[in-house]
Amino acid sequence: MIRTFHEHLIRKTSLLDGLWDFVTDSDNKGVQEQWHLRFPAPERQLVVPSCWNNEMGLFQYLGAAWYRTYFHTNGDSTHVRLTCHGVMHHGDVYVDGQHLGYHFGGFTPFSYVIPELPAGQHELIIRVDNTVDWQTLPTDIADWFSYGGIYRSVELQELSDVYIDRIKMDYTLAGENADVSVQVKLRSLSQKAISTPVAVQVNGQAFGAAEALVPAGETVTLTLKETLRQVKRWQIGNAALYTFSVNTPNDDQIDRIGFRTVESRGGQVLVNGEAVYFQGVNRHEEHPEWGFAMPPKLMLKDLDILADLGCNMVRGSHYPQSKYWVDLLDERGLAFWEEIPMWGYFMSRETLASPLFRERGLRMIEEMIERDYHNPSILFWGAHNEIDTRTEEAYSLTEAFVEKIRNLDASRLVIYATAYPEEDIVLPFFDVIGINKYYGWYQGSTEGFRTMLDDFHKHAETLRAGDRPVLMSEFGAAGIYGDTGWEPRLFSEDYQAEVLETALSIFRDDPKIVGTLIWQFSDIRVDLRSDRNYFRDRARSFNNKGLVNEYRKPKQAYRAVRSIYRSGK
Ligand code: ADA
Repeated sequence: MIRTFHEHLIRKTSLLDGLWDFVTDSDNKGVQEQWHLRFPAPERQLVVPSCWNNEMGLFQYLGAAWYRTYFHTNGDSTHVRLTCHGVMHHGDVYVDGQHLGYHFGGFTPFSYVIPELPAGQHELIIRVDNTVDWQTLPTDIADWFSYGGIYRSVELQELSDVYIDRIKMDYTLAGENADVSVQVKLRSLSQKAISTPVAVQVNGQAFGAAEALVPAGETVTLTLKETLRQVKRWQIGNAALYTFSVNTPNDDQIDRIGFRTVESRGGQVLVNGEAVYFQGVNRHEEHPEWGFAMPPKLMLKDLDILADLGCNMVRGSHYPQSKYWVDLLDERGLAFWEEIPMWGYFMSRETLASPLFRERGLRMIEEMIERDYHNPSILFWGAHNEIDTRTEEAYSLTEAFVEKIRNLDASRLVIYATAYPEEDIVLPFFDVIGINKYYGWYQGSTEGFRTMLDDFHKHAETLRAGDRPVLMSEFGAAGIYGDTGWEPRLFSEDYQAEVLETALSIFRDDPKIVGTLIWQFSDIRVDLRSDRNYFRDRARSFNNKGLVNEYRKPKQAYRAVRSIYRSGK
């Protein structure tokens, strides 16, 4: 399942989910021929979508692997689009022995169009490689496990001679009215020019229509504009959604939006003109049995837990989470912070300065915003997390990232998370500043928060960024599930609860802080290797700072935060 609704009623689509042949390639022979030599005895079969590091014997496997399946097309020749919704991290796609392309980036989808595929059975092979290094996003040092695999669905679509390549909806709100523009990009796979009617509907009512002449092999973009009257606003906690469908006689594309505004003004974040105090958590989309391939059932459970906790916001730490999840957030009326997987605490200046790294980051921003442009729950685009924002390299990278985000979407706020609030030189680029600090855990007692915040506010003033609202984007402590005692002590549930209670009360007294995001929702698996010196304090190979453990069982900290979040004080 890709979305919570159907994106096509006319276009034929199917998911190639199921059992695929699978073979690891630890020598990284890396050519397709070698895969064929190893057939017909593949090592095993794996379910797509899933992560191989949840399977027997592959718990720690980092490297290359080959996947194979077959699909069928009918009719003399069929135009086909193949979309991989999540391949971690490097993907090479082959159909009938032809290399269609290579994609880097584990958290965003990519597609290939194959025109005029003859009828019959086709072989689809995907080489997947979850190797990370100093120039990948994430790099080889990040505080979560880089599960490998085809962990989101692979989708097959049959395209008509002229098909809808993309739709883009924009609006401006004036009182109860919305001036809406719908851009429709049509692409031709035909040898001749084709004229086609295009009709747009909103919630089943006619919105606009036009005729498009698409020259052979070309792309044409139409824009239809209309004022919608008395629109209901999408509100936090009260979601109103509108379904747009674009139709030609042979094709369609359906998507949803919600009408709302979000701005950073007077030190506040205003949603539909009203200041919001955000109460939330950082959530990794991860589970010990599923890795990143979280099934919808578990997403619903996570949402129910978040509702019980009293949250109105989630940060998708630290990468674009599944589209299904973002759709659910739209429906439940939760605010979302979405970001690219740029986790920088141990990142070198060489990495920050690497042109390949920068290019990969920019492409991920593009793919993330293209995928989720219409989801109203997303109020914040996150540029990066804890890179060394005291350096010139970080300054230059930030400038490029923020410019890219604003060019692609001027309707949302741009945010990031800093680990160096008192010395940071990039503050002025952003609409909202996220601060990650761990007093009570890595950095002495929780009293340290007060001094840090005083120093930060002064520093922000000197950089003329004192008017920016601040979100406490990470803070917390590890608490091993089940470890309780008479006195709070490091790693106990009691200690974790105490740190969070004290931190929340300090943050609630600071008028410049507009919300708190606890690190973190659930315990997560981390990349703990005996030959490296990173994350040695992660007992059980888990980051244990979850309010619930990895199976979503509540710790004391959960109940402490719940009582504060629910009191609204
Ligand atoms: C950082 C980082 C998180 C996590 C956390 C921790 O703030 O952004 O991903 O690693 O620290 O637990 O130390």
